[in-house]
Amino acid sequence: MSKMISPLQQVRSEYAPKLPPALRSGASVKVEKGAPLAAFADAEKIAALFPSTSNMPDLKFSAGGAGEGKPVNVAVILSGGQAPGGHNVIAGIYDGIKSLNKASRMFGFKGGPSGLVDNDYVEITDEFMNEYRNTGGFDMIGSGRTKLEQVEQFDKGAVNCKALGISALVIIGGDDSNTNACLLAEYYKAKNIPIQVIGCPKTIDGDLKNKFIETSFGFDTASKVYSELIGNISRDANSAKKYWHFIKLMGRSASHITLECALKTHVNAAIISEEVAAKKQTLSGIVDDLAKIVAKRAENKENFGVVLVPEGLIEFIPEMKVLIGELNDVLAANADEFNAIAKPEDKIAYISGKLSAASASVYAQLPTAIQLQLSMDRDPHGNVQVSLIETEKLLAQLVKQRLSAMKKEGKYVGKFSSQTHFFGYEGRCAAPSNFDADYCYSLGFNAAAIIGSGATAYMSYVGNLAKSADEWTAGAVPLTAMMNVEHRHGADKPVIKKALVELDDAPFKFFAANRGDWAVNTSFVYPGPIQYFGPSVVCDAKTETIKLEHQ
Ligand code: FBP
Repeated sequence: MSKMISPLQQVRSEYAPKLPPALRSGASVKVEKGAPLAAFADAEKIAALFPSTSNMPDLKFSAGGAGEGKPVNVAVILSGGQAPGGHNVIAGIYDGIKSLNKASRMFGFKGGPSGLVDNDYVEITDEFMNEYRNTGGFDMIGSGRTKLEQVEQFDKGAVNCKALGISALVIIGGDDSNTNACLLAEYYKAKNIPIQVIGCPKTIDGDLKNKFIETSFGFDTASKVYSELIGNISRDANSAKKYWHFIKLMGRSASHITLECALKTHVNAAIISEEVAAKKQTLSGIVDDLAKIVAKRAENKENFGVVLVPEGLIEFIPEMKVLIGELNDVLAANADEFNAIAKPEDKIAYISGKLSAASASVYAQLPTAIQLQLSMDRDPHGNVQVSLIETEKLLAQLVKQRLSAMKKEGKYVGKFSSQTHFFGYEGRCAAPSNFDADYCYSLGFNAAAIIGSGATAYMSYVGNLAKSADEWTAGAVPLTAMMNVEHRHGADKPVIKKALVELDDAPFKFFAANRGDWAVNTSFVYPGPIQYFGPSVVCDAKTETIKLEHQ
């Protein structure tokens, strides 16, 4: 029996993604080299750590390359969290290398970077590829979070690639995965191992962007999915007029998704972690601000509203940041002993006994559920798994307590009832919006152009994204140019710099100028679901972030 697919998927599979003009006659392109680019920061240290791949020029592509080249065997890896459009990146690479030479072949290493090391792969054929065009998800070859940073892993990868005749590897990932791509590229180049390594900027979090890369793919679709849901909830709130909804949104550290959704929906409050850190706000201060908004709306008899909470908030509240830092050290140093403790209350007591007095006091004030969530396993990159910490529930509970205190003081007259939500996984595998379908396919096709140019240690770049695809540009940026040195797990490490929300940039400034009004005067905007067919103003809308950044 043939596999059943939805009518939308059926029709959507025929969508032909748009390419930048430079790539429309194929992945064989003219290459213009810019000036050598040093790393953003810590340039000398990065140059010393990456002697073979530092200070390379950026590359700009235009149509009209030399034409058909030799066949190439290319492998692709999906790395990290899912983001809408990953399959289109693969489709773009596939079509791109076939445009270089029909005999080119493509392989997918399965389950993320570990597939390269364990030689777990599948060959991608026409039929296999066609099943996944314009679909969401990473299920075509799977993804994983294995870190690639050991020489043994690099060597095993080289052996596995050699056996399949693979001369280029495309790693589709976020900042950590592209950092690993850079380490791999440097190692292969320094050892004269003939494998090009190319990165593609992926993550719904929107934090892999810089002066070279305008946005990571998946951010557009995921924030549209969340905004649809937030709009629906806002309308429900405005209809029933009895609930305050606290909605946590994915995004790990950066608050780009929360900011984008606030700009799209005009909810009553949205916390931006970067502002909390800049203003050194305490948890109690945040709760105060929210309680004041609730009280103000209650004066107008509006005992309802919507609050957006960025997933990573907890790590940006200064006292919590110190606590989490201490917890990381305690858990790393005492992992076996801690894991052997069975009872939750004993785990909490064990941790409390090892914290500084200040952090122990912060820890003691948290509800038990949050205390336990903060002590759960870190991910392979050492990050606290913020998606597992129920900050939305914490805030709803603390606001309720603050309001009852205010009631006693005569400062609050309303009724407070809350609902909590977490939107994250709902948005990561949605069918890519037209923007992401086009952008991802272009990033992949462009990666094939980079492969055709012979370059290694570059990230695929498609730019001028605020405009229509007819005006998009294509090229490549050296991975080392995006690096800086950060202190991680007790050591200085070269990493691609994570882009947080900048409080001086237009998206935050616009939000800050309007939030006071949105807080008190119900002004919800209801974006509705992503549209794939219909008027361009709806179907091809860019994110508010990109629009404001390019104003
Ligand atoms: P990437 O940075 O790998 O793209 O991951 C994004 C993300 O969705 C974060 O927003 C979230 O905190 C995390 O992945 C959740 O990880 P997991 O899928 O392992 O639960």
